[in-house]
Amino acid sequence: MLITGGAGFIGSNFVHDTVRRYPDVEVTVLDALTYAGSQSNLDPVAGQVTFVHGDICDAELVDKLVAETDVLVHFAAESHVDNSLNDPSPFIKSNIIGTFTLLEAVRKHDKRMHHISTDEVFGDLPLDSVEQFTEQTAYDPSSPYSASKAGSDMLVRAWARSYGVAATLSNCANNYGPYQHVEKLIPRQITNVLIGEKPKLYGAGENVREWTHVDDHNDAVHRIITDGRLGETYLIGSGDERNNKQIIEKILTLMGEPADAYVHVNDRPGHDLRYSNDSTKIRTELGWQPRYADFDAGLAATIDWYKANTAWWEPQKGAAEAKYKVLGR
Ligand code: NAD
Ligand code: TDX
Repeated sequence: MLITGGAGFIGSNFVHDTVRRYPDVEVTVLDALTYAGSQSNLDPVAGQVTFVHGDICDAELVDKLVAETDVLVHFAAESHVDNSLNDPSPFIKSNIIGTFTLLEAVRKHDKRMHHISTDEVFGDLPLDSVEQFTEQTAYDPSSPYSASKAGSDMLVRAWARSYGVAATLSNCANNYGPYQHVEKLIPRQITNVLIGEKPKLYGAGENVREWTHVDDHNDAVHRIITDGRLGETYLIGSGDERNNKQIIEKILTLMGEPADAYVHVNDRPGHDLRYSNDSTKIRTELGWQPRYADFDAGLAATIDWYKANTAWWEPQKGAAEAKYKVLGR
């Protein structure tokens, strides 16, 4: 199995899970080690996986690695909306050209591929509705990040249909859990509290996300690889929707601080209001259901992980906050 982006947040958790589940599978990780990736994320499986430091846009390297593999699981991407608003260029390269490069190798060598994507490709939903995204929802991305992920999904769908590439896709809702970069909402606020800074809420904080534990996302990915129908798309989401204000208040309460000990900061331009996935298809077809049904327990465990792993997040914190400072966020 070749896992791209395996040194990032979701990818490294996937590598850990894969090695635990399938000790006989030979795992190779291809990762460019951008600011978001760290080889130390693979320390728990040291000696059990092969690590290749390289770029998914490097056609020669990709061709060689894909030729040697049976299944490609593609997590590598630029993943942060705020960064994409500052500088879209790496998003176009890694997310679109990178996926194209992988698809061409998969087509040439006739391999199986699973492409990881996001609910953000569908745009957003009104706050005061019960509407949900489904596998049939038309794409309508808002940010350079989601547009680049939409582009990558379109390439995978086209390669599956026109070239018969053996690919599946999944679009998951917001993830949380260990090893998530401190630029993202939940780890940013946990680590803010740990360093004595107030959590930062964008705008009024009414925007809603559907929070899914990273292990539940990865369990869904394993099920799709094993039993998913080729050419199909599967939406993944826990069903647990909360607005950002509620998330920050919950973090503060769980960390023993007053629930209102946060500040409002500048809103994100084009800020998507609400995401919500109808995950009936993966639940009924593949028997998936989230094991982290209790969000508060999953969040408390995540807080404990950041408390216990200061040496992991401290080196990221200064640079991440410096980027936000310029934006008044
Ligand atoms: P991340 O930013 O934590 O990790 C991305 C990894 O990809 C890093 O290790 C980075 O070094 C690597 N990478 C980036 N560009 C590369 C390139 N050109 N070549 C090789 N490696 C490269 O991201 P994440 O949050 O773990 O997201 C992983 C995937 O899941 C992405 O495709 C993202 O769109 C998708 N996704 C994320 C979420 C979420 O909530 N984080 C939700 C749904 C889908
Ligand atoms: O400090 C903050 N304060 C705040 O209010 C940050 C960093 C974020 N927010 C808000 C913006 C969003 O409404 O919290 C929400 C979540 O923000 P992010 O963690 O940046 O996630 P989001 O933009 O929703 O995208 C995430 O989920 C979908 C991932 O980063 C994507 O990779 C994934 O595709």
